[in-house]
Amino acid sequence: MKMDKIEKRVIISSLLLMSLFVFSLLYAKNKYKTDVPECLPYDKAYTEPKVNQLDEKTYQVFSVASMWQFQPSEIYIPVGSEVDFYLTSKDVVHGFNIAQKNINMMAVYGAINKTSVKFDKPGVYDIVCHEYCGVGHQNMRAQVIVNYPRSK
Ligand SMILES: [Cu+2]
Repeated sequence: MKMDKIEKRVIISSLLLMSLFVFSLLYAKNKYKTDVPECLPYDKAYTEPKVNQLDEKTYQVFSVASMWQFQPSEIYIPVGSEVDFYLTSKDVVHGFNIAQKNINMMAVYGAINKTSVKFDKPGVYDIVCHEYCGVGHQNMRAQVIVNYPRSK
């Protein structure tokens, strides 16, 4: 089979570009220590919003998105904590974005998505919904509060 010269060039450049993209992804994953979120088998246990403290600086957060809130909406942890977020939705698809930590997940009904984040610096980290989910979308936010005492 004879292939057109231009077609051949297009195929070769596409393959080179795809390799470059894959290489960039792997490079960024290592350089910025980012992880691709995991998708866990559905389990009702994760649909109850809560914060579990496993040891001094290890936490599990079962985050439940719904129209139009995240529960829990305030998560207090000490600096240096490692947090595993387990995320699901009660209704439509929502987003889960912690911009300061480069975290971007989707909250999907019937699915559990998981990612781990280490909070090295004190501060208030905003969690926002970044998938348009209805009229209250812009109010959908929560906070991870690192090293600040509870107000109550
Ligand atoms: Cu939302």
